[in-house]
Amino acid sequence: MDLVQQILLTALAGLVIVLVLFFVQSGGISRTFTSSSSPYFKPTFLILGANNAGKTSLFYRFVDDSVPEGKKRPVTPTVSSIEPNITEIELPFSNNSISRVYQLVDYPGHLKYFQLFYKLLLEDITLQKVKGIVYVIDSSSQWFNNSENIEVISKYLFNLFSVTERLQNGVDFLFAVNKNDLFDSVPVHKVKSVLEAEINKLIQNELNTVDKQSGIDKSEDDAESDEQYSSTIGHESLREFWLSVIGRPENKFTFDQLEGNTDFVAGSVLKNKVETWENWFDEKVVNSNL
Ligand SMILES: Nc1nc2c(ncn2[C@@H]2O[C@H](COP(=O)(O)OP(=O)(O)O)[C@@H](O)[C@H]2O)c(=O)[nH]1
Ligand SMILES: [Mg+2]
Repeated sequence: MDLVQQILLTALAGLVIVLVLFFVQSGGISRTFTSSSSPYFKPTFLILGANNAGKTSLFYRFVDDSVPEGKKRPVTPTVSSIEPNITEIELPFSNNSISRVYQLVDYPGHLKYFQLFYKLLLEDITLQKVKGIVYVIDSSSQWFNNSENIEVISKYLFNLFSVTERLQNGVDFLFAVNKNDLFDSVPVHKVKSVLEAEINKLIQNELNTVDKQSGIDKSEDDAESDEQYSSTIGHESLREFWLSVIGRPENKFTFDQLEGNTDFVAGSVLKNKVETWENWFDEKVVNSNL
């Protein structure tokens, strides 16, 4: 090996070492290889909510309304509410000539899948790519006036916000208050205030609890799912996060305190009253150049 080759080799080795150090220090290895190589790393809208709220029905409504005839791709409908549905839709709904492709994800609401959901959200899609979340709520009195149901969805949101608000401007939420075709459906303003009060309870619980692992009372059954939450978001950081949202411990939580916008809009997938919800998508896509 002559001198020139030796110098070149040494320089190359140096460069490799510098690059490796850079990746390790910036956490670049995990980020580079998980997010950008994932097939789900695309601009995305998520449809979330409890079981039976109407997520999958809404997913297919959106698919039908967004894809022009002739370009429709078959989406395999899930029978149970266990598997997520993932497809691509063209937005805005109102004008097909300027359309762009977005990923649409319908994710089952059960707490059991929260950990898997976090992986999909944070490592595959990544928060930066989330352009909005549609949170579907069953507004029938039968469902909504059951305090257990409210506890479950409030807990879900309580944890989800602590993740979405990691982005500087948060993530925008559309609360799709569904099934308003039913004669006994709960009005939007009540849905909003009941959720605010329940989330506030969880926050107060979290702030007042020092030693317990989670501020949420647990039965044997949901201890496991709470554990799944806390392995993703530490108890300490959850408390700090919520304190930073409400400002002072004595303040009450309102959705306005979040960085992301939250819109509560009534509608019905069954009666095809989804126009205002579709306008919400269009506004995001057209105005903010997402
Ligand atoms: N009355 C009424 N029922 C609805 C509406 N949207 C969905 N449903 C019904 O609610 C049930 C659950 O819907 P689905 O889309 O599977 O909910 P998911 O579990 O959230 O995916 C189905 O029986 C739907 O027909 C609605 O706007 N009004
Ligand atoms: Mg479903």
